[in-house]
Amino acid sequence: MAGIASLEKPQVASKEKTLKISVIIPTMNEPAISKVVDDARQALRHFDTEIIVVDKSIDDTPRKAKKAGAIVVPQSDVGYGNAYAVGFSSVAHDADIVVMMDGDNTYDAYEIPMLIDPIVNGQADVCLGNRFARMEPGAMNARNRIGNQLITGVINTLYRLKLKDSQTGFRALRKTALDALEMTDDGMPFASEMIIDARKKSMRIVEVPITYRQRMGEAKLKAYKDGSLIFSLIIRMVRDYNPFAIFLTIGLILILGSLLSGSYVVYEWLTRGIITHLALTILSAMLFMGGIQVISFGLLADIIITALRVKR
Ligand SMILES: Nc1nc2c(ncn2[C@@H]2O[C@H](COP(=O)(O)OP(=O)(O)O)[C@@H](O)[C@H]2O)c(=O)[nH]1
Ligand SMILES: [Mg+2]
Repeated sequence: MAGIASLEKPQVASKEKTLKISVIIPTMNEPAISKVVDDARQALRHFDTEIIVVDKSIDDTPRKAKKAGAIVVPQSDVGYGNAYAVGFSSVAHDADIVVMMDGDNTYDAYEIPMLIDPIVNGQADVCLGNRFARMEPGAMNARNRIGNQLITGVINTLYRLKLKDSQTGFRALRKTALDALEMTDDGMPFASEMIIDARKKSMRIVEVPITYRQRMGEAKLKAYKDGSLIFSLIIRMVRDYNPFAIFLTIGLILILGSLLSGSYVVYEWLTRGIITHLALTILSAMLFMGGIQVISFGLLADIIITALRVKR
C-alpha cells in the first residue's frame, strides 16, 4: 500500500509483548474513568501498553486516571478532535497501534484485542468498532441514531464505503497510518474527517462488531450542537465533492420518467386528437421541469464549488 509501511510483526500470542499499543482516552468529567483504565490495562496485559488520558475535567477525573495507571495529559484548548490531536502527539514514537476510546464505559475495553486484530494480522490500517452490532437498549437515543445513519449514508455514497457506524469512538489505527493522516477539525466532525482522509489515502478501513453500553455520567454532546455539526459536515463534504454527477443523474432520471409518462399522452393526442389523462399530462410536465431544474442546480453548485476551490 502506497505510503503505509506494513507492521511485519507476526500475529498475537507469542509476539504480543513486542507490540506496543497506545490507548488514548479523552475525558471531560468522567466518573467511570478508573474502571475504563483498569479494564484497558487488564485487557492488554500481554502487550506493551501505554494509556493516555487527555483531560479537560473540573472534577477528580485526572487524579483517578493517574491512580489507575494512565499517563494524564491536560488539554488546554477544548473539543473532542482537539483532545485527540493532543493525544496523538503524546503517543510513544515506537508505538505500533493506537486505540481510541471514550472514558464513559460505553465501550468494552476487553474488546480491544479483537479491535486491533485486523491490524495485527496485516489486514487493515484503520479498524472501526460497529456499535449497532451489539447495542444495549437505551445506549443510543433515536436522534443520535438517525443523525449517525444520515452521516454514514452520505459518507458511504460520496466515498464509496460500506460502513455501518461512521461515528463510532472505538477505533484502532496502525501508527504509520495515523502518522500519514491529516485531520484539522477540533470538534466532533474530526471522527468523519479521519475516515474520509483514510479513504482518500487508500488505506484499508474495516469494521468489526462491538458492544455498546449505556453511558456512565453526563453526555458531552448536546442535541442542537449535534444537529448543526451534522449539517455543517454534510455541507463541507458536498462542497469538497463534485456534486454535478449526482444532480445530473437525478435530473436525467426525472426527465426519463417524464418521457415515459409523456409518451402515452403524446401517443393519445396523435392518434385520437384529444388528451384524456389530465393528471398524467401534469405529472409529465412537472417531472420534465423538475429534471431541468435539478440539472440547473447541479451546474450552479459546480460553479460555486469551483469558485470556492480557487479561493482556498
Ligand atoms: N479532553 C476532552 N474530552 C472530551 C471533550 N469532549 C468530549 N470529551 C470526551 O470524549 C469522549 C466522547 O464524548 P461523549 O460525550 O461520550 O460523546 P458520545 O460518545 O458521542 O456520546 C468522552 O470520554 C468525553 O469525556 C473535550 O472537549 N475534551
Ligand atoms: Mg461516549
